[in-house]
Amino acid sequence: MARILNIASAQMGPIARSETRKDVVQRLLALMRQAKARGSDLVVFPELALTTFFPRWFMTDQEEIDSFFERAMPGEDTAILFETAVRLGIGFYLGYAELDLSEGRARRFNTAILVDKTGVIVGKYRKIHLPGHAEHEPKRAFQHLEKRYFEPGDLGFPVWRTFGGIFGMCICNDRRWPETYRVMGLQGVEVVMLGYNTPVGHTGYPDVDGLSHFHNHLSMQAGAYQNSTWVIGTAKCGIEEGSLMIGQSAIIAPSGEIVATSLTLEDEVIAAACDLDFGRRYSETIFNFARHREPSNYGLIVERKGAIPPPA
Ligand code: ING
Repeated sequence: MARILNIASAQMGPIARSETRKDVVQRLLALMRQAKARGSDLVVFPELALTTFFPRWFMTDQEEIDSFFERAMPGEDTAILFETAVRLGIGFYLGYAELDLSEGRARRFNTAILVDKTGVIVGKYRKIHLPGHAEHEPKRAFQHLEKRYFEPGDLGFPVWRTFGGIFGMCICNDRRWPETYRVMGLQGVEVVMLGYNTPVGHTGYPDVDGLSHFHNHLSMQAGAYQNSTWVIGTAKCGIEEGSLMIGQSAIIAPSGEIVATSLTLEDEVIAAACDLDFGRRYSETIFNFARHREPSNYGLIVERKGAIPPPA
């Protein structure tokens, strides 16, 4: 009996800096209801889905910075998301900025949670690969200060048994790094969920930036295929406070094929029936890790951070 799970990707258009959490949660609720109407058991929202992508600005006032963070999850403005999910019978992935005080000091993470149909947070992930820079770079049209506002995640890349399968999470830039998927692949992951905010013009090289869309799908399709897993990638996109961010949310099968992708740069739901056993035709053949991998040859991947070319 195939294990079919109906999964939706709920893409969001721009969130203005002036939009309140209440405004944004109303949009998330409308998307959640649309996903349910499409028969979905689970809906994947974007990265930092509660606010505008604030790392595009250089800020020094900590109170202003912290206005973009959640101190509690669920909190006053997000509890309705959990309540509605339970009432509709749907789970969700939600990305948000987390202000954690549990270890006696303020720690700030770019975080995602997985909530099941009973409204329980079954998993939490904190973004490990933080792109961009930590200091103000005035030459940039937009800053990308994730290294300034967040700490690297301290939870690793865990997976969870839930929704009848094995689920993992990552966030945005993580999707560009093969290690992200492989660590979860080595735990038998069947669905990797991720949200992203991907501004065009990040590198300043027009040829590279012109390939933003290609590199987006390339990264997720490769991760899916090489680890025999479904990948659900959900964008926050459109022209947000003047910054153009790519859409192209996608549901990608373990074959690497794109099963569904968004058409707009606005709030939009795409959905697919995902057979959680589909990856086995890859993980039991081409990518049977136990039979084909040779870890004794891979030492550099863990031992070395930056590339060291051979002596000239
Ligand atoms: N954003 C971008 C991402 O990795 C980026 C940063 C943009 C990297 C374009 C490379 C090219 O999709 C976040 N939030 O990680």
